[in-house]
Amino acid sequence: SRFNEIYSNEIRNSSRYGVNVDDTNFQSNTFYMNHFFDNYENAVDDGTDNYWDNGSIGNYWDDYWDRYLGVDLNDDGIGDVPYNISGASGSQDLYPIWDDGPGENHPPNWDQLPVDQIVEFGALFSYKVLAYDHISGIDHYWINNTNNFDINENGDITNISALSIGTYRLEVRAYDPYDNYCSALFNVKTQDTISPMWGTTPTNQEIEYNTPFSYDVNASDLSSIDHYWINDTTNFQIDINGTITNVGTPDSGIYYLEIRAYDPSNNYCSATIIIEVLSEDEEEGEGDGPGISSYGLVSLTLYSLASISLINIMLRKKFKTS
Ligand SMILES: [Ca+2]
Ligand SMILES: [Ca+2]
Ligand SMILES: [Ca+2]
Ligand SMILES: [Ca+2]
Repeated sequence: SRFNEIYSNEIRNSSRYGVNVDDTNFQSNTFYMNHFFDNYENAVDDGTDNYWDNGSIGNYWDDYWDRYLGVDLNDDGIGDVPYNISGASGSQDLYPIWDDGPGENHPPNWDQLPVDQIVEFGALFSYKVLAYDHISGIDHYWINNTNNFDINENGDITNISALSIGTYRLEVRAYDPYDNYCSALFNVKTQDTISPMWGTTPTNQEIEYNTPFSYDVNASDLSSIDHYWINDTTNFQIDINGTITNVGTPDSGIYYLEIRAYDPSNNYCSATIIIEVLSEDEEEGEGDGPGISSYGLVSLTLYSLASISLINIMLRKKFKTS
């Protein structure tokens, strides 16, 4: 067959080829304004000098969009890049029929798909997402949560307000100039892993027997102090403000008290102090008790020194007389 014009046909649903030119004697025929849909392969041309457009309009190919990144950026109804016909002849449709609306309709793609992020409570959040659009470039980025986050023209995401502990579900989009976009979902998890710190390290305490006791400890945390804790709740208690008081009348003696301050995420700081409850005797009067008072100790030492001196004198005397 030679010098035929094949036009305005709808060629669809072939399990093999929409058009198969398998004979080199099939020569100098022109295909135009045909519509190719849903064929296994739209066309194969092993013929000779066949044309797949009439010089101003070609055919509609349903795989033009994804196979050739088909676009009609100048909106003239003709695709801006040729459609290649399979087969030995190397034919091309130079004017493929294509209407993709204003500009083009290929969405951008993510360079790397955004992934979940973890940020320490109180720290600044910063994460970069990147998309590309080989046809018309990225126009802008968008984020669903603008109360807490901002995304700039480069895809840098930062927090614009304090993030509370928990998980933020974010959607980001990258738009091209024609409102085509790609979208991705990811989580930003804010967590507190830093323990509270003592304002002043708790110190050892002395209590007089049967006397109300109150000792205030204080810790702070970027998040907050959730509660205080002590190990000995038989004799002592600690309130929400860190004030330790006695429960009942603790016996005289030594108490090892561990004190902890917790933040809401269960991190804590700990300190162990000695609380000495003085005995009733000691409380009644200093120096009068059966124990050796500090005054007594000094007297004893002085007395000892005096005794040694006396012995020295006696020894010298003895040496002289002999
Ligand atoms: Ca065009
Ligand atoms: Ca267009
Ligand atoms: Ca695009
Ligand atoms: Ca903390």
